[in-house]
Amino acid sequence: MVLFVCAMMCLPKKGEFIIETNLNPGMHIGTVIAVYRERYLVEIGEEKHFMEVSGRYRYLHNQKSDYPQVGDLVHFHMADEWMGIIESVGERRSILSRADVGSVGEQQILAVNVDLVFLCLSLNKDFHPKKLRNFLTITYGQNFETIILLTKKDLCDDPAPYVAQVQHITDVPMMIVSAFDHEDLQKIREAIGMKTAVLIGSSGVGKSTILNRLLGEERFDTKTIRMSDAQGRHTTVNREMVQLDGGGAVIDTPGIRVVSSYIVDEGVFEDVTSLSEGCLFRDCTHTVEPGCMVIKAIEDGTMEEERFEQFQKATKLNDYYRRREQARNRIIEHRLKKR
Ligand SMILES: Nc1nc2c(ncn2[C@@H]2O[C@H](COP(=O)(O)OP(=O)(O)O)[C@@H](O)[C@H]2O)c(=O)[nH]1
Ligand SMILES: [Mg+2]
Ligand SMILES: [Zn+2]
Repeated sequence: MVLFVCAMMCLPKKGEFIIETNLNPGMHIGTVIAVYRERYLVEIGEEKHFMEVSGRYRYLHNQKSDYPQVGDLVHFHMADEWMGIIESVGERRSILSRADVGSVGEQQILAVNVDLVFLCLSLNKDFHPKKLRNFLTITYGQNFETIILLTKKDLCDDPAPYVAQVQHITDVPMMIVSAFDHEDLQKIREAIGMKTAVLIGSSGVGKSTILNRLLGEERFDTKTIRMSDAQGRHTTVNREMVQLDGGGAVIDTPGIRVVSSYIVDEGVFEDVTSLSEGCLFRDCTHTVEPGCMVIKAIEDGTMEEERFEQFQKATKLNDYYRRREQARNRIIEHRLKKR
């Protein structure tokens, strides 16, 4: 496994994990295909096992995002016939995440090691340019491809205005589909090929329907896997990876209501930053300064005020999230030094 490069001597940075090559006999590698509250379903070839992380793992990882996620390669040993213990997580080649809506300042990972993200918007009232822009802040500049999937075309008399709106915002490729059209499904299958893909979008846009149709079975929504966690609570799995016959894999996600990005790649705000290069003052805050090209663009209507607000908010949050990560990394560095 090339992915498991020895990083034992290094301190973990963002997206890196403590990885050991001198594995004990009895250590194995598997892929996390579903995440429950504190348990992970791990696939190893044809077998599947439930697993938990080791005590040592817990001690050395203090961020939710450091814990195993759907798509992760994990090192584990079997505690008994049934339960595996995860000791480490392989380096992630890509991460799809957003700001955690439950805990302030944290990153919530939706999936890792994905090659392709289908950003689903339906061709009806769900469609909104602002929503598309928000979704693009979580996909822009990441190590995966993105395809905008305009869904439910059978419910839309004329997709052209929607297509124009998308093209006005981005040059990310787009597909216009109906879950009930065989040719469209075939096109989606071809786009996936051997890749690992993930479907994201608001609830009700048709993600699970598309996946069920690709699988040829009513697997999602109709059949939710349930299990009890350590406290005996029932939890419903919310993300699961399934293999397609063609060799690819697809991850379904629950509807995303609040799309707020974690650390945003600033490149997504090229429209704003390129304007600000023309400002009179280099440290222009684009609020009160004379000769500000951003203010000018808002005034003459070439840029929407909402777009500038999105930029300001994301920039502020980027600083905040980066500081939080540094603080958390310092704690782990300290723990590693103590060992
Ligand atoms: N007309 C039409 N309805 C669809 C299409 N795709 C999904 N639906 C319906 O939209 C509803 C929500 O679909 P679902 O897959 O659960 O959405 P999800 O929340 O994104 O997973 C269901 O009633 C589906 O039957 C489509 O392409 N055309
Ligand atoms: Mg669904
Ligand atoms: Zn300015």
